[in-house]
Amino acid sequence: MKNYFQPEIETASHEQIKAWQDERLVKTVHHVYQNVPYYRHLMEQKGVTPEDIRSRDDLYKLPFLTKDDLRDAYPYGLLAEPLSNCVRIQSTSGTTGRRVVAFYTQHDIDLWDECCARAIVAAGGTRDDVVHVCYGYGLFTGGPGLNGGSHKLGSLTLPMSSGNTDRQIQFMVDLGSTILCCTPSYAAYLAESIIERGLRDQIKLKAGIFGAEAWSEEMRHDIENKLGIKAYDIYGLTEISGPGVAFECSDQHGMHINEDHFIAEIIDPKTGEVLPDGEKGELVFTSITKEAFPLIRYRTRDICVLNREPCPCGRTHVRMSKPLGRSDDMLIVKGVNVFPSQIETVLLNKGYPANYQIVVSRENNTDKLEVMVEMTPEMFSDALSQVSAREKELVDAMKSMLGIYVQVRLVAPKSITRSEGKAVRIIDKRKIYG
Ligand code: DLL
Repeated sequence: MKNYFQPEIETASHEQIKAWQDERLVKTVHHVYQNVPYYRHLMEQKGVTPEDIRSRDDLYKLPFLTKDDLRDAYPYGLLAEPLSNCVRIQSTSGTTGRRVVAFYTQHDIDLWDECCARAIVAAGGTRDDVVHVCYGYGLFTGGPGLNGGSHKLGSLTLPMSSGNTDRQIQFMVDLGSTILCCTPSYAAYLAESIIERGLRDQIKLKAGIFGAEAWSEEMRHDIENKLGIKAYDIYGLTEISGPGVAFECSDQHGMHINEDHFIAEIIDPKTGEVLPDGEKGELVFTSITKEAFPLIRYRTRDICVLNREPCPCGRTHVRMSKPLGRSDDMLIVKGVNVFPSQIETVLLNKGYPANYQIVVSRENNTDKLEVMVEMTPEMFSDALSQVSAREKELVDAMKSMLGIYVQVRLVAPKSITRSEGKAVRIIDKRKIYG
C-alpha cells in the first residue's frame, strides 16, 4: 500500500529534488548572509560570499554550525527575521548547558506541520484516525509537531501530552485511539501498563510513531508484540524544526529525509570531510525553506548512514539509518567506545525488558561500568542461584559485544524510574565529580 501526503513531492525525480535544493539553498544563503551578522561573520572568516554558492554542489564551501554556536548566539543571535514576523519558539531541554531556542514564522510552522503529516500518512494514518499524542507539549517539539501534523491531515487529535498513565489508557480505550505518538520508552511502559490492567483487548491502536531517542529493532518488536501494532520511527531535532525531519515508511529500512526542506550530508566528525553515501559519519543538515531560523550545515552529532537506493514504497527522498549513536553520547570506558544501543541490544536479545540504567564511575583511576537491569516478574520469582546465573550470562554477553567487563545487577521489576519523555539511560558520575 502506498501512502503519501504529498505524492508530487515525496516521489519527485532526483533531478527535480536537486533543482529544488539548488534554488532554495542559494536563496537561503542570501537570506542568512543579509540578516544574520553572526553567520555573515563565519562566512567572511572562511572567505566565502553568497555569490560563491550557485548550487548544492557548492555546499562544502560553507562553514559548519555547531550547538556551541547556537549557545553563543542565544537567544536572538541567529534569528533571520524581525521578531514581529515570528509566532512561536520551541526549545531543547537544556540538560547539558544553555538552552537552544528555535524560532518559527507561521510559514515555518505550516511546513513543519506538513512534514509531520507526511510521517503520519506514511504510518498508515488517514483523516479517519484518532491520533493520540503523548509526547510532551510546551517547549519540547514532540507534542506540537505531531499535533500540527495530525491537524494538517484532518485526523482527530488527542493532545494528551505526557504523564498520567491511567488517564492516557482511559482515553485510549474510551475514544478508540488508533495511532499512538510518544517516545519508544514511554510506549514500552504504556504497553506494560495496558497488559497489567488486562485492557489489551480494549484498545484499537494500529500504529505507533515513536522517536526522539535511540531505540533498537528488538525494542520495536517488543512494543509491536505487546500492543499488536506496527511501530514506525520518526526523527528530528529542535534546531532543524522538530519531529518530521525524517520518518519511516512501510518498508522500514531507514527514514526518508524531507529533502525538499533539508539537505543532508554525512561528514567525518573528526576532520569535517564530506563522506560518500553509505559511509557512517555525523549527520549534517542545511534547512532550505526556513524563514525565521534557517541553519546551514548544522552538525547534529548523530552518527548515521545515508542510503539513496530506490525504496519499494516509491518515495525518492534519501533515507537515513536510525542514529547509531551520538558523537557525544558515546561513552569511553577504559579507553573503549561504548554505545548505549549495544547494551540495549544484548538485553533485549536475552529477553529482558528495555528498562535499564547505565552507571559509569571512576574508582582509583579506573573506570567502572555498571548496568542495572530490571527483571521480568517471572524472572523475579526465580531462586537466587538462578538470578546469579542470569547475571553471569549477561556479563559474558556484554563482554563479547563490548570487549570489556561490565558489572550487571538485576533489580526488581519497576524499580528503575520510568520517564514520560526521553528515558534517562546513562549516569556518568565521572562528569559530575570531575
Ligand atoms: O527529540 C524531536 C523529536 C520529537 C523527534 C519527537 C522525534 C519525535 P530534540 O529534543 O532537540 O528533538 O532532540 C534531538 O534526539 O539529535 C537525536 O540524537 C535524538 N533523536 C531524535 N529522534 C530520534 C530517533 C527531538 N528517531 C535529538 N532515533 C537528535 C534516535 C533520535 N534518536
